[in-house]
Order: sequence, then structure tokens, then C-alpha cells
Amino acid sequence: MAVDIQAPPSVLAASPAGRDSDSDAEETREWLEAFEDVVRAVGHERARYLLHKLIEKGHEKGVKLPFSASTPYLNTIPRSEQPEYPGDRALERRIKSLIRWNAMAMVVRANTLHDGIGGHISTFASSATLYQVGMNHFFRGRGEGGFAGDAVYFQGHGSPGIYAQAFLEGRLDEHHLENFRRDLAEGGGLSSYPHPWLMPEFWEFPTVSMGLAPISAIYQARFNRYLHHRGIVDTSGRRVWAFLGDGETDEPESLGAITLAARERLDNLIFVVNCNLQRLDGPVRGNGKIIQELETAFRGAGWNVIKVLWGDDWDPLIEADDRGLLIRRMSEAVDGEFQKYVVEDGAYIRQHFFGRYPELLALVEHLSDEELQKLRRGGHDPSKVYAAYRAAVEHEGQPTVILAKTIKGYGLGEAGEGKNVTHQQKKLNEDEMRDFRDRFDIPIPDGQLADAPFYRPPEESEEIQYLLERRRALGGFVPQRRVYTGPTPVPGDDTFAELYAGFDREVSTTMAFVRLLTQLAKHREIGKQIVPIVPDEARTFGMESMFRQFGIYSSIGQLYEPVDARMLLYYKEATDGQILEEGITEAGSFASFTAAGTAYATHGVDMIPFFIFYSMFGFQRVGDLAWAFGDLRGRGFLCGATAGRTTLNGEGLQHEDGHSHVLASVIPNLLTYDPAYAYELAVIVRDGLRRMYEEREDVFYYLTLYNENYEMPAKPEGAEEGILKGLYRLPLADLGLPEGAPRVQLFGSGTILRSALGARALLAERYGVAADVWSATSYKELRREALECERWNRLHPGAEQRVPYVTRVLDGAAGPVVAVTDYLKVVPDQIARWVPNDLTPLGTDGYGRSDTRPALRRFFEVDAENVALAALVELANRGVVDRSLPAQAVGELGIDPEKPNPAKS
Ligand SMILES: Cc1ncc(C[n+]2csc(CCOP(=O)(O)OP(=O)(O)O)c2C)c(N)n1
Ligand SMILES: [Mg+2]
Repeated sequence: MAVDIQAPPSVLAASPAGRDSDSDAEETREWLEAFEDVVRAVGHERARYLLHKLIEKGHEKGVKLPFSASTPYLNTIPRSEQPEYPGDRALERRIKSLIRWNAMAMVVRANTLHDGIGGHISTFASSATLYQVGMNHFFRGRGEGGFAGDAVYFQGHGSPGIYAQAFLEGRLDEHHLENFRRDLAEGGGLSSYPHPWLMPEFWEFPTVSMGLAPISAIYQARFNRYLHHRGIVDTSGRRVWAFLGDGETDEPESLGAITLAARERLDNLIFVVNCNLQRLDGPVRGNGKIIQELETAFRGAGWNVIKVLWGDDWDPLIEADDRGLLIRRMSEAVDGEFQKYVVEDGAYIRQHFFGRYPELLALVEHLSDEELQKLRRGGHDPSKVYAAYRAAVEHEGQPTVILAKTIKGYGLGEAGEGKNVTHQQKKLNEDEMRDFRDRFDIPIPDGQLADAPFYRPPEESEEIQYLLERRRALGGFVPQRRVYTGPTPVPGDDTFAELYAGFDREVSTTMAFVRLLTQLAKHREIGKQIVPIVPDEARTFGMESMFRQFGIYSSIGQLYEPVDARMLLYYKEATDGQILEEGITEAGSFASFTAAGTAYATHGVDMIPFFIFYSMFGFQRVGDLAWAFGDLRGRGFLCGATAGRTTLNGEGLQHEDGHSHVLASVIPNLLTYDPAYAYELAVIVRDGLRRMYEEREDVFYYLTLYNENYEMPAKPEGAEEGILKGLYRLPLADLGLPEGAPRVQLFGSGTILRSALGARALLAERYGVAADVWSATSYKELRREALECERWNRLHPGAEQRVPYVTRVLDGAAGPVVAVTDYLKVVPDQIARWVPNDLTPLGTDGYGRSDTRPALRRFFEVDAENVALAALVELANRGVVDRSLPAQAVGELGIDPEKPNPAKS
């Protein structure tokens, strides 16, 4: 079958060639002239109205109107509407050139001295003007109090340019630049990308994992509104700028939340997409037009879109183009061709771009080939970029995206400008350096070129003085990270008393958690700072009572009467609502968690987020955001509810989480806990608040919460230390076994602690075996502490050796250890090395199933019977009991030895 190959919609939408041909040119002309008269005589408002009416009439008459969310391939702001440029263009160009040079030199030097250290030249080369106009005229600094100004998300691999700016500002010196990408160098280095973890006084937002910046920026802008509406911080003057790559927009996170930004009318948010038409390997849309495609997506989502495509030297050509042929040619050329025009000379451009229509050749007759080659793209023209930024900051009621057309590797010439390999370019030879120097007039003599020296003009030079004055006028340097140092005091006993006391009925840890969260949110002092976040799952977790009590945040309140208005716990939306009910977006919810958990640095206020999600759809789904949160030094509680592979019984393979504790274990500053009892939860949350908000530690928490109801005892005296360190022995009633009875140690976590308790009863009743039962609240904490001891011992072989907590606490505990969990066996295995009498893990390796809890626990071999059997086998292995005992127990306990292995089936 023949395949009809067509141009993609991103080309057709803007291409007159793709529309009906003109059957009556005379009539067309009359209509157009009439329209032009209206524009001229009465203005845009009237012209828009008439068009609107025509379209309405078309629909009424059943005329099928062509749909296009894109506009012609032209600047959105015509020259006639361009504001005056407020700065000293020539001086700004000199400053920008110096920044370009130092950014390039930083990468070249780093790679000359340390081959393979990496870095990027070509990205910043394409975005230098986009940043410079922002730095000189728009980005507002932190101000005197330290917490005002704009939040700017820089494209991560454009970092050399941002360092180069800071170098001219005098914030970084040559030594820093010399150590670009060498965090471990003496005196400190500059991190490869924006990492607050590595440069906590400089970088505010980690952005280099593509897609995280855009979604984070959207929710940051939304959180600014939330803080404002709730009367916590006046954020009315703060904007959020997010710079992203055009290739980056292919990440689902980049565009996935743009409708929220429009719905929330976030006119405090500006995206700037650096449309250099290239990504790492090659063109972003060789066969299409990324700018048109993005325009369609953003306009469709309700954004204000400003295209900055052509520099001012194109203006006279566009204005002289009465027949619309130039627009037509601009619209029909695909991005692959535009990329080609970058690497070819002016004669090629004349022949292939303008030469398509003879009239266009006439249009550029007066320009030399060299002039044609130099026709600038909009993103490299400060006046066009300024006009776009100005329009963006003045625009009301919608977020704005600026689509700026640039050249990747701009200024690198033969060394990579526009080439497919340019993203990876890290070295320039002497000739290439000379060309670069000449192009940007850098005062470096020939003899020094080979060393790629840094250059900063004297402090009193016009350049430095201008740049410093600009930053002073705008409120200080950008980026700059500041932190509020608190403390926010932890609530007293009252808040935790209910969970400490236990419950007189069976409840789940999730129910207990909701009680605690309610207490916290009601608290006189810190209540306002609590931010409950849920992705459309509040009812699953029994949180619906909070809707009415605390309200769901909505920037416009509630425009309707909720269907359950007559009920006590109705669905209440309010402008000062406290709960962030994000809908079904774990990534969006995480971005809100991020904005809240870093408010102490962004806004100078402690906000205390609790993000409660389906544990399976946590780390597995948005692990990269969790990693970035660690880098960001964010604070708050992640709560994986409906946890456990066998506790969430009916939901099956895709829902039952048996591994989030493994995934969470890899984030260095994340503390993870798997509590079994309400009082354990209270102890952990209380200590978390203390560590994060009183002691100001850069840690955050992951808690698993279960939905199985069972007895919740009172907190045993003195249990706190063990709960927090990760293991403590339960004070259980004596079962009356004789002194010398064989003994085992059983560890259990979360609901599965109850399998250990059940096994203890079985062992005592049926086999005369005694057991101590331990609640293992955190294997990660136990391992972390043990590794720390081990490391210290290795580095101090001559000193008295430290004993890990887990080893110490088990000292004197007789018999083998069986550890049972609703997670993978590797979770308890983490501490096996430090357990004195060996550890046998029982866990839920394998894919989940839908069934009842008892059936699942039997299937995964984590029920009381299987724990008892494992204990007997371990006793037999040590010769404490005869092997016939476990052999007989298999049948007695109803265990099928030939059942399939759950890890494989
Ligand atoms: C999630 C993720 N995947 C891959 C990368 C590796 N990477 C770094 S830059 C880049 C290309 C970026 O292209 P674009 O967004 O167009 O930016 P440009 O450099 O062209 O401005 C890639 C793939 C990354 N940083 N993050
Ligand atoms: Mg790109």
C-alpha cells in the first residue's frame, strides 16, 4: 500500500500553502483592504471584534473553519509595538561578550587540564542574550530582607554562563572558575549544574534533570499564590521565571502541568524556551517546527504566547513583503533547513531560502551574502527579547511563554555553531579561540589565546560598574540562596497524647496518622504552617473529614454548591483553604511538596508539608523529583499510604507496594520509617519536626502507612530511642515457658509485625519455643548508623572500636533472628552483617496479587506460620532443636512445601 507522506501539522498549521487556493483574488483583496482600514482607523480592538463576529457567523452557517492554534511564523510583537530599549546597548553587549568568553574559557580550560571532565559551551552560547536582558532589566534579587525577588530556574547545562556572570560581579574568583566541575578541589569548586546541596549559598533550584524545572516552576508560582491567599506571605511582587530547552519540552513533565498554570491564571509565571532547534543528538524537529508546535500546545492550554523569531534586521524585509511571500517562506521551511542556514554561507541562504520565490530574491538584492548570513534570530536581539519580557511581565490573567529562536553554539563559528555535534563541544583550538575573541572583541592578546585565560575588567571599569549598578537597582544578585533559620518550635505533649495513649478500638496507622495530622493542623502556633497535599486519594486514606475543617485551596473559592453541601463533611473549596488537593498527578503533587518544603529558603517561612500518596505511586513514579528534593534540602513528610504488598489486599500487581523502602533507601538525606503502631508514628513525626524545624537539619522523611485495623497499644516507657534508631524490643507478657526453653528473636515492621507476634504465640503453644519480638521501624537508619561506626573504625584502627546500635541492642538476645516485612527481603537484609546471631529475612519479593490478606501472606510466606517455621528451621540449623521438629511443623502449620516460589511466579 502506498503511504502518503505529508508535512507534519506543525508546518501545515502555519503554512498558507496548506490552505485553500485563492479562487477570486479581487474579492480577497477587497476584504483585506477593508480590514486594514478598520485596523488603521479604529484600532485592534474593533478589528478583533469584527473577526470574532465573522467566525461566529461562520459557525452559525455551518462553514467548516480551519482550526489553527498557531500564528504565522513571525514575531508576536511587531516593530511598531516594540518599546524603547532602556539600557546602554553597546555597554551591555561588551558585558555579554565578556560573559560569553569566560563561560567558554571555563569549559575549555577544565577540559584541557582534566580531559573528560565535561561541560557545555553551546547551550549558554545560544541563551546569553536571554539571560543578559533578564539580568540587566528584569530578574529581581532577594532584596534587603533576603526573601523577596524572583525565582529563576536556569537551564542546568547553561551553568557556565551563570558562573561567568557571577565572576564579573565579583562573587566568584578565578580560582572558582578554574575548578569548574571539580567539587572536590581544594578551596571548593563549581558544581557542574545547579545543585543547592553542593552550593547552598548560590543555587536555589536544581534544574538539570530535564522537565523538573518547568513543572516545579508552575507549582512554585501556584504555591506563591497559596501563601498569599492564606495570608502567610505577601508574594504579590514575586515572579517565577523558568528557562528551558526546546528539546526539554519533550519530557512529559515539561508540558504536563501547563493547563494548571492557565487555569490558575498564573501571571506571575514566565517560561522562556530557548528554541535553538537542536537537542543533544541533532534537531528537535528537523521535519517540523518546534516553535509552532509549542505555540499550539501553549495557546491551546490557555497561555499567552510570545514568539521572538527574527532580529531587527529582518524588520524592513518583513515590512516590504507586500505579497506575504516572505512569511510564507518562513512558514514552510522546516527546522532542519533553518539549522542548515546556520552552517552555510550567505550564497546558500540566498539560493535556498530566498531563491524559492523570485520576488524574494528581489527583496534581498540590496544585501550582500555576508549580510544575509548575519541576519539575526530574535533570541539574539536584545531589543526583541526586551520587548517580549516587558510584555510578559505586564500581561495579566495568564502565564506567558516566550519562544525565542536562537542558534545553538552561537558565536562558535567553525567550532560548532549550529552543528549536530555542538552540544558536546568542549574544546576549541587556537584558531577557533581567535575567531571567538575577534567576533566578541575580547581584549586577550594572541600569545595568551592558547591558555583560554579568564578576563575580568578592572573594578572601576564601565562594564563592572554598570553591571553592579543594574543588580543593585534590581535588588541584588541572582541566583542567590538564603535560608530562614527558624526555629519553628515542635508542639508539646498534648498534640501527640492521643497516639501515645493507644486506642481502645482497632485502628490502622493511616487512621492514626490522620488524627495526628488534624491535631497538627489545628495547633495554635504551627497549625497554619501545615500543608496537607493529596493527589485525589483523600477518601482512600480517610482524610475527607479534613476537607470541611481546613478547606481545599482554590484561588477562586467555590463557585458552585457542592452536591454534599448538606452533609457535615462536605467538599469545601476556599481561597484560604489549607489542603492542596492536586488531582491525579503525583508529579504535580510532588512539585507542590517541593515548593512547600523549600519555602524556608524561597520565602523565609517554615511550611510543613505532608504529602500523602498511594505508596506504590510514589518513588516508583516520581523518584527523580524526590532525588531533586534531597538536593534542594527540602523538608517535610512523604507518607506512602496503602502500603505493603500484602496489606493492601484486593488491588493486585500494580498497586501493592513491596519496594518503596528499597527505592527510598537510595536518597542520602531521606529518613525512612515503617511504623507498626500509632505511638511509633507519633514519636517519629515529633522527632522529625524537631530535627527539620527546630534543629534545622537538611533531612526529610518517608513514612509508610497501612490500612489494616488492629490493636494500637500505649507507648511503652522509654521506647523513643529504639523507635527512632530503628529497632526496639516490645515489652510483652510472659507466656510461661521454662527458663531454658529454646529462644529466637523475631523482627517485624509495619502491619507485618503482627506475623511476628502470631509466630511467637504459635512457637510457645505448639513447640515450647520462646521468642522476643522487636519492632524494626527503620532498617535504613540501623544500616546508616552501623556503616558510620564501621567507617570510623576503619579510619581509626588504633582507637577503641565503636559498636553499632543494632549489634549493641541485640547483645544478650539469645537465638537466631527472623525478620519479616511486607517489603522485599533486601530491606531487612541491609543490616544482616551487624546482627550477632544471623538474620533470616522473610519478605514479599515478586509481583503482587489480588486476594485476601491471609491468602497473600501465605502466598508470600510472611504469615505467622511461615515465621514460626523459619524460626524452627534456624534453631534446627544450630542444633538447638532436632530437624524433625521443623519437618513436622511444615505439615502441622499447613504449609505446602511444593507451592510456587512467589518471587518467580
Ligand atoms: C531527564 C534527562 N534526560 C537526559 C538528559 C541529558 N541531556 C542534557 S542536555 C540534553 C539536551 C538538551 O537539549 P535542549 O533541551 O534543547 O537544550 P539546549 O542545550 O539545546 O538548549 C540532554 C539530552 C538530562 N539532563 N535529563
Ligand atoms: Mg535545544
